[in-house]
Amino acid sequence: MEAQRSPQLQLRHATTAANQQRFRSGSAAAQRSAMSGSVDLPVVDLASSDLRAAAASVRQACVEHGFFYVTNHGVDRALVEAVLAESKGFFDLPMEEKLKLHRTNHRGYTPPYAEKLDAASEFVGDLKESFYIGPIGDSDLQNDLNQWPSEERFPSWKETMKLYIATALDTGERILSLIALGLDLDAEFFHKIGALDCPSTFLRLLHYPGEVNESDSGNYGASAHSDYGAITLLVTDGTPGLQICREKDRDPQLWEDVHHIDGALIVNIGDLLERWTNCVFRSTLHRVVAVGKERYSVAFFLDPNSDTVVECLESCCSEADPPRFPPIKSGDYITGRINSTYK
Ligand SMILES: O=C(O)CCC(=O)C(=O)O
Repeated sequence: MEAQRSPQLQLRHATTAANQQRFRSGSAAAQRSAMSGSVDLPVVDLASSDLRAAAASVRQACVEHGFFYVTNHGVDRALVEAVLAESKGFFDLPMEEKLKLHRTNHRGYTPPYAEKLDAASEFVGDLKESFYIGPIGDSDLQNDLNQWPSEERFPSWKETMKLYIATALDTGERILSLIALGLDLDAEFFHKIGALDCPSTFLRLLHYPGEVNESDSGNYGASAHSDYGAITLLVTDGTPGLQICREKDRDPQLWEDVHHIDGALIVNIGDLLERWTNCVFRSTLHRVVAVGKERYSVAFFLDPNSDTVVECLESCCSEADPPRFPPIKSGDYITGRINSTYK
């Protein structure tokens, strides 16, 4: 597949220039993150008839990068465009309207600065605004904790999001099967241990501002973080800004731009898979830098059922390399991480 590079090379250069400016401006954190480049992530074809080969590619991607692209993933381009358009429609509302759906139970609207993904960031919070949709309950049974924009104003919003969530879940489950095969486990491993029995799925719609105030010079759209759960499926509107840091302890850190590939989804590994695999797979640090242009993206977090106990897989430890983390319930880990991210 021909990798269509994002056209905004100039923006990438602006990003690099912004990094250099931060380096010159001198804070220790800025200096640690001053270097940047770009990365060619592996591309995995989900329609490949050679499952073993696809699983081996996924394994290698998870070991080396913690990030990869998938193609032929079954999520229609028209559906992605509809989600991005509905998302833009919501974020275009006046702030007072958006705040009527302010986040409760980790569902609903989060304004700019309310979330700080990197606790060490010197700014009050990240620049992005977002909207969370949790597992879809049944509104008739009143067990749907989600908040939805008014159907009068957004007649197809809810159905579009529900369809996207169902489709992304299906794709995510196929990726988890390849991950299981790549770990020499049964392809149905995650199903069999109950992790995908009412999984904890969260869809996060994201909007990053274009112009930012002088006081936000050097602030991030989304500051450095790893994802908390199993895997994340990401689509963007093609605007650059996403960067990964493969070696978080390197000084200075090397941040690499992740290119947009038209039609591909970006997949990354979260902390729980890193724990399951005893750090054989990487939950890679990533962030979104401000590029002077508005940006929309959609992250689908596919995390295990919250009662799933995540403990080192036998194939990932030995006497010489004992488990690095104690067993933990998925829900406890994720709740702890979420609570430390919000003011
Ligand atoms: O918007 C992006 O490209 C990345 C979003 C992200 O890292 C997140 O929501 O955790």
